[in-house]
Amino acid sequence: MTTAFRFDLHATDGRARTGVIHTPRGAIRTPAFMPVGTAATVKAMLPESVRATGADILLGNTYHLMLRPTAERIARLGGLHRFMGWDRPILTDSGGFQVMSLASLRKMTEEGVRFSSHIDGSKHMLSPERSMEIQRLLGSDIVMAFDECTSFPADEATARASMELSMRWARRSRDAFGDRPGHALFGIMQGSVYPDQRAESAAALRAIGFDGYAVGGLAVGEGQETMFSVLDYAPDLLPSDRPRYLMGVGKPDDIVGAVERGIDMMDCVLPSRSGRTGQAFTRRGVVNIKNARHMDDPRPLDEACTCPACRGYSRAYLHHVFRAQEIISSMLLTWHNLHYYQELMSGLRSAIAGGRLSAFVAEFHAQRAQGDI
Ligand code: PRF
Ligand code: ZN
Repeated sequence: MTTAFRFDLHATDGRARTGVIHTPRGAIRTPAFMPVGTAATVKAMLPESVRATGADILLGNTYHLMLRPTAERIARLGGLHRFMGWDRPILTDSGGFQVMSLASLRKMTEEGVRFSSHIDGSKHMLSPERSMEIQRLLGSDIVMAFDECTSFPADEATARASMELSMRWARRSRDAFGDRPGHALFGIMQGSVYPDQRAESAAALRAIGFDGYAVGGLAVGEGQETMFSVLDYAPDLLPSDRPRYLMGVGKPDDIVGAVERGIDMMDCVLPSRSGRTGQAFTRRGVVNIKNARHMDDPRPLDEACTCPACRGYSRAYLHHVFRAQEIISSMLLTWHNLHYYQELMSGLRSAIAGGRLSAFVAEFHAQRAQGDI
């Protein structure tokens, strides 16, 4: 039998890679950016619009969906894909990271974590076994192991205890996941900023064996320079024939730096969340549409952009609907931002395939240095 989940590496340029992850629900071109659809929606976007921006895969969240509308209800309604109207691949995060940032009254033990819902205070439990069950009920294509995202900063002993717990949970995640052809399970490396701990975590995950490997515990307040210093060695500790996923990253320049260092997949709320707060990402950097300087500007946000916001509307209009708190403001800016991110990924993929990543990255930085028009 052929495995329905496969990663084909097509080309490399330095440490950067481009390829395709094949799944029964479709191909994921890498490096890939995954828009975040936390509550079974990429906020302000129809699924077909998300697809039109060029996304091959979305991210969903165990934590939010288990609380509302519950994984069991989604399963009864035919799974997350049918529920939200997205028939392509979905990756789900395992819940622990969101528990730590959102839930109250958390109690962590070897077994897992007990917590109270941030929505209604109701009590819940997540463990490796329960997280695997929820992600199976959702019908997730790429399931994440249950881990603890070590907070930053963490001293060596704290980071080690946390990483070792995550590795025991990785083993339990693997056992509970079992064998599910066409569905993938990714392990998550921890180890904070300590090279020996990152290496031990990578070795532990490789010994268990996963379909893909994530670098966790970064983008937690350490800053870009420190994050890159970990990415200078961490991806190479993971098997080169499996996808490498950097969780929760990032700004456009974080993404470019991560891809240069061998990362294949990323996710971040930034393009969608910023779209709702009036921040637009463009080739020339961030534009704050609420700024009064746009009030009389008939030009588009970015004349080189082919998204609906840039083809059909002026900065003056985008400024007006943002100020007036019209719903279309979130729709247009989210679409533009997701389009910008996917164009960036597409540019990175062709540059890697063509062996001209350095020139692409130099041009990326040069355009941003010019500033907004
Ligand atoms: N673990 C999990 N989800 C995550 C992270 C992690 O370390 C991060 C770190 N930035 C974001 N999302 N499970
Ligand atoms: Zn645009």
